[in-house]
Parts: sequence; structure tokens; C-alpha cells
Amino acid sequence: MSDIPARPVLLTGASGALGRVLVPALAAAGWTLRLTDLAPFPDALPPGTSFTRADLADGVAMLRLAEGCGAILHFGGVSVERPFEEIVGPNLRGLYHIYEAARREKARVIFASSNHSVGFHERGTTIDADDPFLPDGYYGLSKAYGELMGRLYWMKHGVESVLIRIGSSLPEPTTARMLASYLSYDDLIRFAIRAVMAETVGVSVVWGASANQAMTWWRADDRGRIGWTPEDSADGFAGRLAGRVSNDPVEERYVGGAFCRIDYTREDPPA
Ligand code: 15L
Repeated sequence: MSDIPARPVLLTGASGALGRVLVPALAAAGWTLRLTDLAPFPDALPPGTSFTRADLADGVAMLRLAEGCGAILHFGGVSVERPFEEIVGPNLRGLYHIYEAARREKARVIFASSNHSVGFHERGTTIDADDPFLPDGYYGLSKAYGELMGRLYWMKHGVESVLIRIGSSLPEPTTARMLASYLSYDDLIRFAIRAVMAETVGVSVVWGASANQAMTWWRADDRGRIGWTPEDSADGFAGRLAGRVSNDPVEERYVGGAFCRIDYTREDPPA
């Protein structure tokens, strides 16, 4: 079975940290990629790729970019906690433009959701993918909205989505929290390939963490439907990072870590 999609794939957020990981890997796998971002693409463009600078807020540009594409890897938008007004354009309106383009092209969306959509779940508990959203800020809320958008477009228009709630995808884990939340770049690349190539996915939700022993927060998801199993692990960093914690009880209590603390005004944390 070939791992090359029949139609080109659109990648938004191509100039971002994860976009720059995916581009060379997917191009090397022989994929035809249409890349876009608000920022210029900082690396050399590999064969089989083209780059167009565009704003997610520009619905017509998104429709044009998606023309003829079979899948959209949507990694664009604001990727950290920011004031509400900065999130609305790229993450809410922009997401709508992506789904409208997918609807027109009958394309599948692979949406880079985030652990921050469930960031206020406690680290001491274990949740499944269908447990309630508990966003830890406007950014996490926008990711929950994106996931619900995926469900709406599936029910109403038959647009398929794979929604990956990414933990911490970095070259390597840097805090004790990331001993659980770390997602290696190679596991992310293998995920993206399976998410695009899997035969049917409906709406699939996947926890985006490597096979980390400390990952006790998340359990059931739809990875079986897309045929993805993480192969890497943060475990080798445990000795070095176990003590790398903050002194902040809010940050250490919840899955979303430092994002939970931003603009936190409660004086009576829940018992
Ligand atoms: C995210 O969603 C962010 O995009 C990233 O910058 C990290 O902060 C990550 O979550 C995390 O929670 O570690």
C-alpha cells in the first residue's frame, strides 16, 4: 500500500515549529504539499512543495489554496494563550475558512488541537477522549471550538476530521510535566501520515503524546481507527527532569500546567 496521498495536501502553519518538522518529512515521503503561513517559510523548499503567504482570515485565499487538495493539515493559527481578541481571527474565523474549503473539496481535515482544550482536568485523574472539554484559557477554548467544528462538518456535510490533542511537541522534553505530555517529532510525523492515509476516520480524536510511562492522564481515544501507535518515549529523561517542577500549586495540579495560571483570579481553588 502506497503512503502517498492521491491528491495534494495543504499544510497551514507551515512556517511554525511543527510545520517546519512536517514539511521536510512529508516531502521526503514523496507527498505533494501546498504550504501556507502568515510568515515567510524560513527554510529551503523541498521538491514537491510550493509556498503561498496568506492569512487564515482571508477565506477566498484559503478556498484557492485548498483547490484540488484531498487533505488539510491545519497547524496554523495562534498556538499559545493570548487575549481573546487575538485568538478570534485566526483560530475561530480562520478555522471556519478551513472547514469551508474542506467541504468544497471533499477533503479531510487533520486539526492540531491541544491538551489545553482539556487543560483544567487534574493530573491525578484519567480521562478518555469523550470526557468533557475543560479549556484552560481562550486558546484552549478555541481548540475545543475547532473540535466541535469538526463534528458539525462531519454530521452536516460528511467532512472527515482527525483531531489530535497535542501535548508538548518539542525536540525533547524540558520539564517534569513533559515526562507525560511529550510528543516526539517522529511520532508526530508518523501520526500525520496515518491520519491522512487511513481509509475512513469519521471524526477521530487522538491524544498527542508519545508512549510515556508518566502519561496516566489520558486513556481511550480513536488511534486504532487511523492505525497510529507512538513509538518514542520521554522515559529516558526522567532522571534529569523529575525535579523540574514549579512552585505553583495551580500549574502543578492541572494538565495544562502554566497555561492554567495565566490570568487565574480564583482565591478558592476547588477542593
Ligand atoms: C500547546 O498547545 C502549545 O502550542 C505549546 O506551545 C506548548 O505550550 C504545549 O501546548 C504544552 O502544553 O506543553
